[in-house]
Amino acid sequence: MSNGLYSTTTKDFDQTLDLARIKPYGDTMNDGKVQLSFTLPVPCGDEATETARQLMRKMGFDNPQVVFYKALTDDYTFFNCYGSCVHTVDYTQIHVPKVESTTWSIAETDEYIRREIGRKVVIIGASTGTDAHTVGIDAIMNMKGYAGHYGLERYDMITAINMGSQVPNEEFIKRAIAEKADALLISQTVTQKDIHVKNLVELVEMLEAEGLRNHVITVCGGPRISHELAKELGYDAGFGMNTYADDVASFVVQEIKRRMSNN
Ligand code: B12
Repeated sequence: MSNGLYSTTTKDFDQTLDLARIKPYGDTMNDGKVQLSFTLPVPCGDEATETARQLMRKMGFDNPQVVFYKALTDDYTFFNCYGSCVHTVDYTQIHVPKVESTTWSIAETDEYIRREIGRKVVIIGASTGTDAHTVGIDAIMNMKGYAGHYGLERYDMITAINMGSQVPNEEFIKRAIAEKADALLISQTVTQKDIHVKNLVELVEMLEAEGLRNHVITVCGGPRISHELAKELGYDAGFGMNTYADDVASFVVQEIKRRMSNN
């Protein structure tokens, strides 16, 4: 907003904001207010709410309050609680490794591919292994996209192939070879017992064994995937929540061009 009130930054407006000692904001700066919900495997009643309050204190919350509770079954109780977090984090010292590319619009990416690569770019995506979640990979691949950002199928200069979910790594690689894929997009949503790590590592090892590792761009993504984890596992990039096709397409074409220039 251009209105003078709204153009004031929080820091100018509230001198008590200390970026080196960040804590949650409820309705006043530094009040630390948090809403937390959880279930305890105990019967509903006064002992249950007192247990919930004591647990909140041990978790680092001052003034713990149970604002809602309800029996789920005879032996389980659900709670909504408020409390003030006593801990702080130094925001000025936070460093998060990120994919290094510039996000372009569809038109810009298409134009870049025409001009710099001179052929269509082939991108294959799947939710691999036993993972049945498709919404994430569909958000990136499908024509209609996600949250107002069209998917890769919308690009004139990208051939986007979405293999769906529960795709075994062997099948994924077979298809990548058949289609002469430039990039593989792997979605992993389930992370229980580190199944995603096992599955992602298996794929990289299979690509190595086929002699393909350096011939395709590997990109993994999902709500619990970070660029840091992806690099650790041998991937070229990793994308987490709030990723759009624009981010992925831009990274892939810029990486293709980078590799072309290095050869
Ligand atoms: C919908 C859903 C389901 C649906 C899936 C339907 C479908 N066709 O996909 C159904 C009901 C089938 C389901 C099943 C299961 N689910 Co489920 N499910 C969900 C739920 C509610 C939403 C997931 C979703 O669609 N998010 C929306 C999309 C758009 O977000 P996203 O996936 O993060 O994707 C974005 C980014 O991460 C990124 N991205 C994602 N993939 C990729 C890939 C690439 C290459 C890139 C670049 C980016 C990228 O871009 C996307 C857009 O920004 C979540 C809880 C939640 N609220 O998140 C649980 C959740 C994911 N499910 C969970 C579980 C445990 C299961 C089951 C194992 C349950 C069971 N015991 O049977 C089964 C899975 C069985 C299996 N074999 O996989 C857990 C996972 C816990 C964990 N840490 O592993 C969650 C978190 C629920 C929970 N709190 O416990 N589930």
